[in-house]
Amino acid sequence: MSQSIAQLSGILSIDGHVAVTVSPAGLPHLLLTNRHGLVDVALAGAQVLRYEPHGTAPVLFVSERAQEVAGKSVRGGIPICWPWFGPKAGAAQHGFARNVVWQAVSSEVHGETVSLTLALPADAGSAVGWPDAYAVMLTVRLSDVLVVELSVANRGTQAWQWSGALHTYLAVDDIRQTRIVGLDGCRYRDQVLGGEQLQHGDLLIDREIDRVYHDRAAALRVVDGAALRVIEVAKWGSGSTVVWNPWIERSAGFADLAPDAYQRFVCVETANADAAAVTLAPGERTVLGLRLRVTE
Ligand code: TA6
Repeated sequence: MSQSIAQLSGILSIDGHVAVTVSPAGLPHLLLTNRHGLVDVALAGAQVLRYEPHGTAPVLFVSERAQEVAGKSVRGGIPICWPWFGPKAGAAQHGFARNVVWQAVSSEVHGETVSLTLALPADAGSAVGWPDAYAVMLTVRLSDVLVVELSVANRGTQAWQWSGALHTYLAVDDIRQTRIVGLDGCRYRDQVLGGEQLQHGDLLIDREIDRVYHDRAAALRVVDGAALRVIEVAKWGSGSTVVWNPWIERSAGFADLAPDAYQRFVCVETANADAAAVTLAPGERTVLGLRLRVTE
């Protein structure tokens, strides 16, 4: 059962740091603020939609054609793909977690760090035929960086497997002047050309890119040459990184993306996809974590 605005406020509001707001579409959001910046999280999908450190342009891209409607994730921010990544016969692409309203659990302030924890409703899976019992939480932590952690526990009596991603849309000023540093020498599955390939040098985005890198490196850097800034994407509990940009022709297939929007984002997704899918024994718990930090 969804929580009212008054209930959400009662659980989460902290004066000067966590506010429950209502978006223009009439849906509840949580706004985290501290002296370093702000984070805006939609309760629908537990989707982080804005991360704005003071003095810098927004770190996350959100499409100007995005529509915020119940049951569908917004094109931008950090949609949560879980408990599967990619297409699945007879089911929604990227799982159900991004399409349902999450529940407020707690918020707290420790020194400069403001955090918020939301839970995926326990019955969201059974509603779409997912058989396994889980406890899934998302914690968002704002300090001088942004940390997002997806905690997944097996509450059933048998082992099961999940795949997924924090499908992060990073904003860049000009995709043609953007490179991703840290994947040199990494193998990847190319979802555009097919087959397995090896990355040579930095990744330049100069065509449609849709790749699952079998990458366990702790951190990558997205160098935005036009904005003269670097976004560091650090991760843990993750065995793959997905990089996606639809480029010109594929963009036309997305009603919620303007034709030129591909120039202003690249998805660098902290993932457990393909062979990195996670098997959880009964009672076992894993954490998929992401840290975004802007450096000039
Ligand atoms: O993560 C890359 C990808 O799976 C692409 O293949 C592309 O379809 C994209 O995500 C967007 O997926 P969505 O279901 O959000 O439209």
